[in-house]
Amino acid sequence: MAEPIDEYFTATVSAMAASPRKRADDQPVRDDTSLTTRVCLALFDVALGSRHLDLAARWLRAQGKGYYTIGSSGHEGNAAVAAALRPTDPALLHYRSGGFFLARAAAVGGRDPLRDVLLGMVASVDEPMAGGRHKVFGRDDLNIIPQTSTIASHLPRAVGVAFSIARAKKLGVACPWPDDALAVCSFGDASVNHSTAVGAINTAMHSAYQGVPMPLLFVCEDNGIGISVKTPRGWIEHTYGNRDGLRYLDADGCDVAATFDAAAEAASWVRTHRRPAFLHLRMVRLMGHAGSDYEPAYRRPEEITTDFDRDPVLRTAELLVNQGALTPTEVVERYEAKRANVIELAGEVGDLPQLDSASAVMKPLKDILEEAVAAYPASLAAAVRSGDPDAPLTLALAINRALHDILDRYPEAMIFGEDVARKGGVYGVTRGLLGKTSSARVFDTLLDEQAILGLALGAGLSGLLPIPEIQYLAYFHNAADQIRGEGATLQFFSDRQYRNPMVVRVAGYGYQKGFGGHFHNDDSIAAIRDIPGVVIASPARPDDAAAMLHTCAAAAKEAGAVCVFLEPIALYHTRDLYDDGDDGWLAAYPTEGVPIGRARTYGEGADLTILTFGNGLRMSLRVAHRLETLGIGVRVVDLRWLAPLPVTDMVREASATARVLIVDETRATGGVGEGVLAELLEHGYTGAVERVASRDSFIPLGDAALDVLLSEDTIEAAAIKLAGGRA
Ligand SMILES: Cc1ncc(C[n+]2csc(CCOP(=O)(O)OP(=O)(O)O)c2C)c(N)n1
Ligand SMILES: [Mg+2]
Repeated sequence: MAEPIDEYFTATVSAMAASPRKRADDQPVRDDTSLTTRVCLALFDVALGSRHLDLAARWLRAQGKGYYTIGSSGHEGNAAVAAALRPTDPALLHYRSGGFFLARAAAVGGRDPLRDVLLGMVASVDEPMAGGRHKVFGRDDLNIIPQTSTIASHLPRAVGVAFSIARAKKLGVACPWPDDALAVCSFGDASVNHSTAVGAINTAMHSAYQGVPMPLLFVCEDNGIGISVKTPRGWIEHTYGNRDGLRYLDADGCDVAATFDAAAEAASWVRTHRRPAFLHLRMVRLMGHAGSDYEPAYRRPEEITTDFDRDPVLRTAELLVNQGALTPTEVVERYEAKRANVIELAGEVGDLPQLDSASAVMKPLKDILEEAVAAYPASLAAAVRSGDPDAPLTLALAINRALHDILDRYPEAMIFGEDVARKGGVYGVTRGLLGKTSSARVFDTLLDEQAILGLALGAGLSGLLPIPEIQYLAYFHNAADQIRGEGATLQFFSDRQYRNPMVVRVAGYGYQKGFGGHFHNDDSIAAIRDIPGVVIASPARPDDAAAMLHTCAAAAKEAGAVCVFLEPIALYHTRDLYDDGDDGWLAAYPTEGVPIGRARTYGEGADLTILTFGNGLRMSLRVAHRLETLGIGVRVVDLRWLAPLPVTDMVREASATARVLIVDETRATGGVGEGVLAELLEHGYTGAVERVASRDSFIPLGDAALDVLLSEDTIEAAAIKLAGGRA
């Protein structure tokens, strides 16, 4: 079915009168603009390409060959934003910024971007960014970082990229963006209300307010609607038009010349002042939200058709005709020539191969983990030692020392989060790090977990090695999408061309005696455990913690891995294991590295194998100690890595006794134990198995916490029952 906007364009242009004037190509295309006719013609060509891609998307869909029909129609003016920037300015784009993508590609040359966008629509393996995994605007040599479908989730990352331009230079770290680059991110008018966007804009302003360089251009592509919900008239201007610390510029985004001028002014201001600006472009949305969207269900017919006259492709054509740069006939010829070009390409790509197996789909994930496993430092003897190598350390001190060493080992490493710098962390884990290095590498952030993780996402992309801290596990959930949707997916959706290495330290788990209630004793990691490709370290002992932190840093650095490092708060300052004063939970700094996916076994008991981690390790060792006096021989296995699980070690140690007790301090439902049980059974373990876990509850305040958290008594009773007549 012909699109009304398609027919309207041809009919309207055909009815125009040719102008007797003829502007020189290098003259402004209109008296009130700095946009030259030459550039305007180039932008018109880009706009035609973008429009015909949208039409081709529907054509492909109608034939059952295309999978993506969200288009850029009505937003083609964003091509002028690209023209006002430099191709070396990192860009994180709205899904309607097709004009921007094509304009930058045209400026840089190389691959045919029209074909590439079509390859994305048909999920072809030949698509150069995602390789058939998604339809994205992204290309490495264009410095366009691919986005996800989650609106606004790229904005915290954009803040991180903008922040990192100057920070990388300050640290002498090679950065993919030039010193005078600015970062640009675009988004819709509904998206700007998302807390992720609001938080990112706030973070940018908060940074700039303190004089931290923040060369970030926010571009709001305001078409007045989000799917079917109208943005209140004037809302964007009302909200962002007058914010101290955020330069506001606006333009009619349907007028390519006005858009170019405003974008050029905004870019020049951001580049010079290294402060954030907000460019508000008023646009229209043509052809609905997506191919599947039936617009008349929520918009009156005249509302839809009124926008036809604001169509930026039509308006650009009109401008070029009025100035004598093209005749109406030439416009229509170009329009039809572009259609023919795009449809021909679309016809070519429709039957190209798609990903055809799970292994093909998952290759980036497999490669990340393989490289991550290979990356650990086998010996830590050469690590720069920041203290007496033989001194017994608590868990907190061991992590602290490892962080010192990692700062020495990796000049690109940065440690940041709430309270990590001056205070040295709520539990003192990062104490003294600031004094050892500069505030450029160890710093306090504002109180916003999305911003902390977004900073890490952008910093990792920019050559830095971010080690953000989330103060409590409960508050990871507050910002989980920055890892689940953004961090963990980047290598997958860019076929590993973009990486955001990081080690996210998260203080968590229960058993803080007499302190905190649920939000300081959260025992659920279900929201992390199922994320493909993410490495989860869960150390319990001081020596393991230090070695595993080194491993995570290496995995992040070498494989670009996203590593989550779970620190059991209750063990931070624990000294004893069996008896008061035995110092059994202290350990010297490790000399050997710990590979990802390798467990550690304590004892050789032949009657029972306990598989556990975190606080469960200490509780299990204590239980095992008591069972020994009853004549029950127990071996206790610390899993250490919760993703990937140490399956080989688990099965071997389980089979050695054929009686397995899984000791899991996380919740029974969705807890780690479920995965351990499944892996054992799927990998050939045939013996007896029992599982004890914490209850499916939130953690109450005070001693009542012990009623729902897994206890030593429960472990002991289950162990004795399972070991049966051995006692
Ligand atoms: C976090 C999130 N919630 C919901 C959606 C579903 N969704 C996709 S686009 C969209 C509307 C966005 O409107 P706007 O920001 O104005 O952009 P436009 O499509 O108008 O250019 C919604 C709700 C999403 N992608 N992400
Ligand atoms: Mg909108």
